Amino acid sequence: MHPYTERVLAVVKERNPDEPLFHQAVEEVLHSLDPVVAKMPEVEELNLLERICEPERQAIFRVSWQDDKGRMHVNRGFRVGFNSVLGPYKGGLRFHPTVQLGTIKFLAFEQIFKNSLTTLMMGGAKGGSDFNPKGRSDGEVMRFCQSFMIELSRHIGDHTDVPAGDIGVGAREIGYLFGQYKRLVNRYEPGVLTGKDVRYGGSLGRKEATGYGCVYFAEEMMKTKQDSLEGKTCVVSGSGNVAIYAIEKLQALGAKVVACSDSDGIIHDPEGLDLDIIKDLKEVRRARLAEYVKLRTKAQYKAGGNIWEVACQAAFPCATQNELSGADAALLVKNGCKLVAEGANMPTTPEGITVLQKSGVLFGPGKAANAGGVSVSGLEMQQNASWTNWSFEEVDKKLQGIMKNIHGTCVHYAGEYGQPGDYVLGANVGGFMRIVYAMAAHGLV
Ligand code: NDP
Ligand code: 2IT
Repeated sequence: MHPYTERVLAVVKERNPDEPLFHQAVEEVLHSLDPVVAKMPEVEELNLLERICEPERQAIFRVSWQDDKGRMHVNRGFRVGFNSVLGPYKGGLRFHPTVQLGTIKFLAFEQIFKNSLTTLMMGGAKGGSDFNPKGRSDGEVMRFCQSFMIELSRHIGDHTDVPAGDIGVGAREIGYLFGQYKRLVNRYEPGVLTGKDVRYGGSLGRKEATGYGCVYFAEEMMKTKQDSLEGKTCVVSGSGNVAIYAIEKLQALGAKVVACSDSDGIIHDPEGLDLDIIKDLKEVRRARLAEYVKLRTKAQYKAGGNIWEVACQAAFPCATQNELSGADAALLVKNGCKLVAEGANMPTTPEGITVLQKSGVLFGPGKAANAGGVSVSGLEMQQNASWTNWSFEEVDKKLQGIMKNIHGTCVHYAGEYGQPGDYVLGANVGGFMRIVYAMAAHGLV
């Protein structure tokens, strides 16, 4: 590593102790930026790396709420505005019991580069809470969201910071958050949150955008090998928002998706997943995936199983961070997998990435491959700002254009820095370039 890059990484680790996910995200990016540091002396002269690695602001707050029995609970809320040089802070909210400050910082850091790659006007942010919505009634979730918004409302705004969904935060939660925000500020400001239901200011195509976008990106990667996803056997981990719409688009393109998962186990359906059943279980009934096999008797359910044991030609990790290890990557390679596109944020461990890249597997990192979600959030902001709505087809066409453009950016920078086909390098450098010019232009920021 370049001595400057090494120094910055050491500072980040010292300044942010006990935040391994944040360290992991920073280390990957800094590693990719090493050749840029060598080529562009102004990066060190202006100390841009250290500045990029320090969040602009971090809010941590108590969220008290009452359950259906009248008991009081306390959770911790977070909002990290990491970088606003390219636009208002933008990024999702995650509600999951594992959420800590370091989780939010890793996600917000990734979001800076992802949002830059989209070329839309969005800075990087993330927020959330260690609240666990699983098993909670609608009323409990509503009261939590209302309480969460009382503090969050002080930090957000359509030109300041625009949250959206992530794990555990979907249209239901965004609805409660939006309703509370409106009551608090006495203004109907559709642009303050994205991922809203289409019936009150959301964008058509936002729900589908991350999953569809990931598959569009994967299709672009396949094209570089004069191949396509048609007829390919695929595996998609998770069964939430991103996974469901990745499966839907893969099936539409003629691929066969044979397995998906939730945190309890995996389903393997060798004839191809029945997505209607999965949507009903997950989107309507909020049930567990284990129930799938009651309706599809030829499918198997394995409690706690490892989805990467299922042989496939293309794999789409769409659940959570570090869900695909070095050993999993080796299994995928052994079973003939030729492509991995990350729908989730940082789902592949550093060891996993090394194994895949060394084996010649096309590897699309999350900050490029899953940028479709935030891209359509950006399009939702555009529609809200002009108080108009676009058709599904118009949004989808723009999404396809954005994903194609991000793919082109990755290919361009990987080539420029002598690592053709290295999408990790391409995405990190491509994202960095817009940020670095803007930060230099803004002076003391
Ligand atoms: P959802 O809450 O809709 O779904 C998450 C899925 O992943 C569920 O099937 C869940 O299983 C599983 N999962 C979550 N945490 C774990 C865990 N610790 N171990 C095992 N399985 C887990 O979230 P999304 O689909 O929105 O998000 C999935 C990933 O995609 C995340 O990494 C997110 O950051 C990323 N992402 C999301 C975007 C979006 O627009 N929503 C945009 C870009 C990236 P269970 O239900 O059992 O918990
Ligand atoms: O990780 C992500 O890009 C998201 N969760 C979506 C963020 C957004 O603002 O739509």
